[in-house]
Amino acid sequence: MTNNKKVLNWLEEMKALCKPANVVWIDGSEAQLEQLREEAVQSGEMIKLNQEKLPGCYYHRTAENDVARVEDRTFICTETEEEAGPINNWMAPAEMYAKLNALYDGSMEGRTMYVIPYSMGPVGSPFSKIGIELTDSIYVVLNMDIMTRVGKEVIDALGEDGDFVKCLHAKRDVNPDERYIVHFPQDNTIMSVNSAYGGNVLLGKKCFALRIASYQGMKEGWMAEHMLILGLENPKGEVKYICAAFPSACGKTNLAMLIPPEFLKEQGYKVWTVGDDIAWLRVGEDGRLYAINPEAGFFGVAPGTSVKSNFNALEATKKNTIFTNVAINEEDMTVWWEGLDKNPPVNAIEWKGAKVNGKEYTAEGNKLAHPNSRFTAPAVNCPCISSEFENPQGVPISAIVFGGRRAKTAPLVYQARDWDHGVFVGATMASETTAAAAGAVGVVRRDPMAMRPFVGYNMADYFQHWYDMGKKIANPPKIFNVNWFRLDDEGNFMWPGFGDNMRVLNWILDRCEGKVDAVETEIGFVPNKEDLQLEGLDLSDEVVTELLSIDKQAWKEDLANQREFFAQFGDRLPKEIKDSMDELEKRLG
Ligand code: GTP
Ligand code: SPV
Ligand code: MN
Repeated sequence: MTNNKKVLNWLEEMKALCKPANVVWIDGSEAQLEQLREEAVQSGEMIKLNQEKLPGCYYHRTAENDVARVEDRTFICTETEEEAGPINNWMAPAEMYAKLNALYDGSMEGRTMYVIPYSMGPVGSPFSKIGIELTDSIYVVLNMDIMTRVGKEVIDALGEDGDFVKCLHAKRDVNPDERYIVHFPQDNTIMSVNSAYGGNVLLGKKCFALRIASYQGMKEGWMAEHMLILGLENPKGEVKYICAAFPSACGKTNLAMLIPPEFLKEQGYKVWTVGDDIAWLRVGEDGRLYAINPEAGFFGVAPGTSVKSNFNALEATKKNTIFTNVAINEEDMTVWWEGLDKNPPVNAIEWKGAKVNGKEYTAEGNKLAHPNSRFTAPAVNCPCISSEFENPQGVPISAIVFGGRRAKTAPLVYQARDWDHGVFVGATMASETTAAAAGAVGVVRRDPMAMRPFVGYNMADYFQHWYDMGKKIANPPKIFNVNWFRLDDEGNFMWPGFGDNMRVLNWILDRCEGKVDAVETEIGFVPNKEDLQLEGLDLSDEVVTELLSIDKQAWKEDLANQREFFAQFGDRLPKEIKDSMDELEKRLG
């Protein structure tokens, strides 16, 4: 496939280490992929779903202990521990290579090693980067084919001398005690072993497009962020682009594909999806910030996805999609998950593989689908995919939005005073943990820019990079914070969310265009109630007031928690963060 010596030498080394019985290059052809699907069905690795109702769709079940990212087994192995910083797990590269080599040694005996050349970003775009993943899992090959641009054209783009990120994945026996997801940012290398779950093994995604890319971006003057990208079209047909960073399972896919409330739809408002998880951002020649989505598909949370909550995502899963750890309806070999409808299948196979009566099973409080079950759907399937999705130059960004799950404290929306204050707003994000990562769910933790699990270097330097970037962007996007998850005293969501979030996006763009005033508070600018389009909502005036209110006591407690969090970075923490905390303290009185 290639004469690139760097590729060939590395491949020989990895073959000698893993000792596969065969090596197969993935050329991206439909014939080859179809043969692999057949093989996976034969071996039981995948189940073929109803090809009339769900053409090209397959099902995969992972091991019970292998259903989410494993942050405690994810490492950043820089030369010094200081470069990885206090948030990342670290081990000296030589020590880690030795440990991993022992695990990979002979790991593919009797198995096939697949060589997947892939591009993050449109092939040939100045934003794009190339990776090669070696894996012994057909599931990984088929997912990578959906999530990235795979095949011959990538090898051609790499040329005889091009550089690439080296990615090695071996499934082994998915032993959780020997599971490692390891990054060597200074060697452009990722090594993953003993897992077969999405974020741990689709190495183009979080491992490359965030952890390695954030390091590359810091060195090269661009940014890799855990952000959706959407285009909001107004009735005049103008499209403005927004990036939003929310932690895992906090609403990026939903916001990226939202359908506006009826009265706005009638006026001609529309949302176009550019990306639902990752954005790569560069300063354009006109001094604006431009974004591409480096991915080619959506690896979305299934539970909660319905015609009502996310019609576009559901449509995207109707063909050529791989479902992981959802439930099967054995009646007609279709899929089901909590929140799809109120009709769990009677003849169900729950995600662990047991045949159950779904109605009785769920009535007893059991879940048919794993809370972190996912669909892998090609972006081209999405009815609202943006016409700019393949634009190699990306789209110009008007606003950056940060947000998390906060039952209290954070108001529905507020605007930062300027870029530097916006960096502080992002850096002080906190959110309740979700099922997307192994561990406790619902615990509030600090999650700067939704990047806590994904920064491939010292987070203090990452904050500095944000400040440095601000100086390079002549016309920077305005920065906002949102919270769709505020709860009332009975534990109900106060804000309807989903499509109605469009009302908040409209306010955000109105602010960007200087069309509306706002109220200055201790933490930033909040909307005047009359500037929010609330028609058709069943929200009392008190609830709206509450949603926009700032609880000073809660913010004082949050500030104390911020100080504790930032203290761990010592002298490396940018002075701007400390100044912003002092200023917030003064404002809170
Ligand atoms: P990752 O793929 O893990 O990065 O997740 P994500 O940020 O794309 O989250 P996603 O859009 O898949 O939403 C995760 C969960 O949040 C789903 O169960 C949604 O139903 C729920 N959710 C999304 N948007 C809203 C909202 O506006 N309000 C409420 N209450 N829930 C929401
Ligand atoms: C996330 O956890 O933020 C995801 C899913 O988008 S994974 O690919 O597992 O990281
Ligand atoms: Mn994500």
